[in-house]
Amino acid sequence: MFRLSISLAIFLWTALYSAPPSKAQAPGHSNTYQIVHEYPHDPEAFTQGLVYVDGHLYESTGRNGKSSIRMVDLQTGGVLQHYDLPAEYFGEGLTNWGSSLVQLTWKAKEGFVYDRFSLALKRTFRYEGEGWGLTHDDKQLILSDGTPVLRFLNPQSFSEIRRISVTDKRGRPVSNVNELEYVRGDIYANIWHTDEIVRISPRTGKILGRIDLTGLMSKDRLGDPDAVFNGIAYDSTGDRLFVTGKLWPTLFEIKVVHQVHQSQDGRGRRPHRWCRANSFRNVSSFTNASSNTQSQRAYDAAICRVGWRRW
Ligand SMILES: [Ca+2]
Repeated sequence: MFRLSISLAIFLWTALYSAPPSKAQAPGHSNTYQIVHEYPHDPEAFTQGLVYVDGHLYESTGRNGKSSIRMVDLQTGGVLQHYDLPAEYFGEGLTNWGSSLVQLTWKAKEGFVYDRFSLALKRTFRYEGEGWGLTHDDKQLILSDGTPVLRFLNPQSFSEIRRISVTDKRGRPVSNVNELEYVRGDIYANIWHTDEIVRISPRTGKILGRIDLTGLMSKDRLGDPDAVFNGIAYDSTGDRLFVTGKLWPTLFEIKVVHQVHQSQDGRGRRPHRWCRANSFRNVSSFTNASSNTQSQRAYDAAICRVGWRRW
């Protein structure tokens, strides 16, 4: 009976580590990207908000005296229409709501609502705190302000309905949450001055995953230290994800992929742990493995190895 219990435990342990990796990823798992397409982007645009809706790309730009809202031709990067903000305003987050566009400003605590087709200013509204990023789900606007807090706002009255705090996998609050985009039920956000998108649960605020965009834009091409990644737009009809940055000359369509390691032959591989089915004789000295870390490691070394599985 005792041997049977041991064999069952070994079988289950071996099966666990021999199983193919699940597609479900642990919280905080980092993905990377592939470039699908590159488009020209106005290198004078200090991108603060990016939206793609009904075949049109809309952009909010910042800096006092250079802030604007603009409709942009995706293929050429040319500005089709624009509305320039008075110099006292520093444009920030942007999202669409129905036939309107909603734009935040950084510190003025004042936002603007435009007609989405003519860019005519329809109304203004007030809100507390700073304005950084803006997106929406099917019922509410979602606002970031540089703190870990994301506020959900009524899209008509702009009053706060609820709020969440963005936290990492250890439960620590994450600040500098900037440009936002609601993508297939999650909130995508870039963290200011990083090349990273975090995928946030709109229900809990927990970071569910990360997309590492390192290398997307060469820093050598950008002379301004503030020319950082900032701009996420999602084409829900075509399932396309667009990203760019402040003063970047290029806007990218990217595809999110699992982290892939390149082997010497150039083929993509990912880490994998194999464990061979074992005999009782080989593991008999490690029967206390579950209660002894050292024995666990020894057992591990005896029957498992870490290698690469072709992607
Ligand atoms: Ca966006």
